[in-house]
Amino acid sequence: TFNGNWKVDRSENYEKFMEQMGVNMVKRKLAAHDNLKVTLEQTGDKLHVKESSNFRTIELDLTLGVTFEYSLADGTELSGSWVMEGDTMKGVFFRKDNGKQLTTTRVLVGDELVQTYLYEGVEAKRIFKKA
Ligand code: MYR
Repeated sequence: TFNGNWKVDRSENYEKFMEQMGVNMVKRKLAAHDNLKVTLEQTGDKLHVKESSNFRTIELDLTLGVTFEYSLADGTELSGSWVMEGDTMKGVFFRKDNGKQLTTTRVLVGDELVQTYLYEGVEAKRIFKKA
């Protein structure tokens, strides 16, 4: 289960990923140390998410398999959905400004939650520990 409070521990290639996303250097530097915390509460196909970072605190309720809207911390708007595929949570999102696809997965590896991000050929990982 992904349920619980997660705190980012480390990232791999995240700055390159943000650069590919078009995030400017100042924001990339800040975002590299954003102290992201995510609380996930999954009940059946319902997912409640609390996200807090140096940038903002938000909560959202979504349903797996159902399209929802999500804004990134820099205001970039996405539309897409999460689904479960076996033990992997898979997200397919599209940027509203350019129509390009961003895919993301969540998987548990030992006691860590590993989230991958892929945009226009550049992949990053953020690895979370139970907070
Ligand atoms: C959630 O389950 O946490 C809420 C929905 C997240 C949707 C998409 C996540 C993509 C995040 C990409 C970060 C890019 C920063 C430039």
